[in-house]
Order: sequence, then structure tokens, then C-alpha cells
Amino acid sequence: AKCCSKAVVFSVPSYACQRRTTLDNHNTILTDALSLLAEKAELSEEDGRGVAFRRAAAVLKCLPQPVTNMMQLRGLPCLGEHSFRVIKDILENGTSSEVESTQQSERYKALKVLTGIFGVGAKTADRWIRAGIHNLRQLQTSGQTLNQAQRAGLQHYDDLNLPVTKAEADAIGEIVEEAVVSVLPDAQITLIGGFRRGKLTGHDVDLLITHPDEGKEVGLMPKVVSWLQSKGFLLYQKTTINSYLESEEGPRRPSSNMDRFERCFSIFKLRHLSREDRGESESGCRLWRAVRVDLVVSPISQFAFALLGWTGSKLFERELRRWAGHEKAMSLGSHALYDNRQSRYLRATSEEEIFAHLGLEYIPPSERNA
Ligand code: DGT
Ligand code: MG
Repeated sequence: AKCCSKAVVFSVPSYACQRRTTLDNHNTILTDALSLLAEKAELSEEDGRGVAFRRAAAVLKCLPQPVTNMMQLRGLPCLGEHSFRVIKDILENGTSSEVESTQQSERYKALKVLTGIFGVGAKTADRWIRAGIHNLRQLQTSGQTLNQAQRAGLQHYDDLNLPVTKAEADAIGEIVEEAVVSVLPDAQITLIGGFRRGKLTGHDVDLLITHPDEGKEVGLMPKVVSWLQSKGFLLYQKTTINSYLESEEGPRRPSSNMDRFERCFSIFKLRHLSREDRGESESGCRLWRAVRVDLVVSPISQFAFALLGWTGSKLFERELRRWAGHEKAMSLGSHALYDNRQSRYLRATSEEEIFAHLGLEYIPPSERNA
């Protein structure tokens, strides 16, 4: 930050993957507003607009102090006309009229409630709203056909919209560890997603599984899932085994055993850690809650890419791929990094090596909260 006569002026590089963004956000009022408008755009399938608001919010998240004056925003990247207008409104009036009217809009409220169901995306929610469905009660009496994921999502709606704590994530981690080690000793599991970035709560628990001997991990997921099922830990699960060629993101190459990418979307039944923790009385309470858990299995040769690709934040990931493509003529995915100029894959056994290949300063997980 440089000083000028009027106010502190900030200097920020334009890609989020060039910046250190901790959870210590000094501009939550502004970033909450921009994130809500990003969400509104995403729910309306205006992805370009959504990314623009996400990028604007991310710039404000990394500032060392609160913005108090529009002059401080001069020279900052990623702030378009629309974001400027929202920020100005908040600085002058304490609130954004566009955010307020969005929050009051029936369509936005309905989209939020319906996409709050696990397995329901913007497209499905929009179709339902056009059929006059605005809330869960109307959905349940509508006669709409729900798939298995959506039925589970509706059944566990309240639990799945309750934040998952770090303690709960650790408890899930221990259960999965027991499952994994009992079907494949020496397999390793790592907590990824928001919890690896130091977040204290999340919407789900993300875990990455690998084994130090390449190939030993093949076919692991179905065995882990069977173990978990036999112990009654799963309320819902869907396992997919993507081949590399089928996956949309990242560089393409011929399929081989190394291209296997096993994934499980699940809902766990987790015993409450302690009733006092949750402020519940001794009587009349359920002893468990439902928790969304994503499991991913990676061969050790791709582990660093999977770790980097699944730690997030989502915007940080998007910006890493944009940096790779636009600045370095490389394609980055959760499996590999391809150098288009050299026409070859670049190997890496750690996240540090991947940042080095990309010509970026290493940013640790706790500073990827863009
Ligand atoms: P949360 O769970 O809301 O507290 O926040 P995060 O950051 O854990 O977000 P989450 O769980 O949606 O995703 C974690 C990371 O995993 C995210 O940065 C991007 C990555 N990810 C999620 N879904 C996919 C996917 O389908 N493919 C790939 N390659 N990555 C994904
Ligand atoms: Mg997560």
C-alpha cells in the first residue's frame, strides 16, 4: 500500500493466484454484497457475470484494510463498472439497493431454497419455478419426479444446510481413514477443500485418497464404499469412475490405467460429537446428523495435481488455469500440467513444483482463500 494525500491506495496483481488471500477479510460488507450478486448471476446461468463479481470480490478480500473511499480503488484490477456502482452505493448509503432488492425477490428466494437441495442445480430449479414451485412444500406436493440424489437431499435438507464444523470434518476423516486402511493398508488420506485452507466451517467434507505404490489405488473406491455401507455410515452414495478422456477439464491424452479417477459423492450419517457442543438438551434429540462428503482417489503420480486442484478456492483454481493458459501456454487440470510449447507433460511431486513450473510464487493453502 502506497500513501497519497487523500487516502491509502492499494496495489494488487491481477490474477488471484498471484496474491495471498487469507481468511482475514477486512471488507466483508463489500465482499458479501459482491458474492451475493455473483451467486444471483450463477443461479441465472449468467456465468460470465458471475465470474466478474467473484473476481471483484476476490480483489477486495486481499486488501490489508477496509476500503472507505472510492479513490482507494483507483488502479485495482478486476473492478468493472457494475462492481464500482455496488461498492459506491454501500460506501455512501451503508447498503446496496441491488443487493436488497435481490434478497427480497421471490425468484431469488426460490432459487436459493431449491438449489439448497443436494442434487438440484440452477437448471432444475428454474424448471420447477416455471412450474410454479417456490418452496419445499410445493415441491413435495407437485408430483415432480426426483432422482435418488434429490430425494436424499430433500430428506436431509436441514442437516445439509447446516455448516459442517472442523471437528465434524476431522471425525469424518477418522472414519474414512479406518475404512481405507482396513481395505488397503498404507493408503493415505488428506483433508482437502476449504478445511485445508483453514476454514472453520464448510458445506461439505472433501477427502483425497492415494497410495504410495502406483496402481495399488485402482478399484479402491468401491471397497471403501462397501466397508462404509456395511458399518451403516452412508445415507447416500454415488460412485463414478471417470476416465481421463471423459473428463471435461484439463489436457487430453490417451487413456491408460493412470487416467482412472475414482470419485464418490456421499451423505454420511455422523454421530453427534457431543450434545453440549451443539447446545442441545439431553432429551428428545437425534443422536446423529447428515453430512455431505466428497471422496476422491488419485494415483500417486497425479497426487500433487489432485491436491492443488481440490484445495480451492474455486476462484483460485479458475485463476490458476487462466494464468497457465493465457500467460504460460500451459493446460492445468487436477491430473496433470501440459506445456503446449514443449508439447509435453511436466511432472511434479509437490504443489511447490507446480507453482514453480507455472512461474508463480508458492502460495500455501491458507492464502488461497480468494
Ligand atoms: P465449502 O465446502 O463450501 O466450504 O468450500 P470448498 O472450498 O471446500 O468448496 P467445494 O467443496 O465445493 O470444492 C472444493 C474444491 O474442489 C474446489 O476448489 C474445486 C474442487 N472441485 C469441486 N468439484 C470439482 C469437480 O467436479 N472437479 C474438479 N476437478 N474439482 C472440483
Ligand atoms: Mg468443501
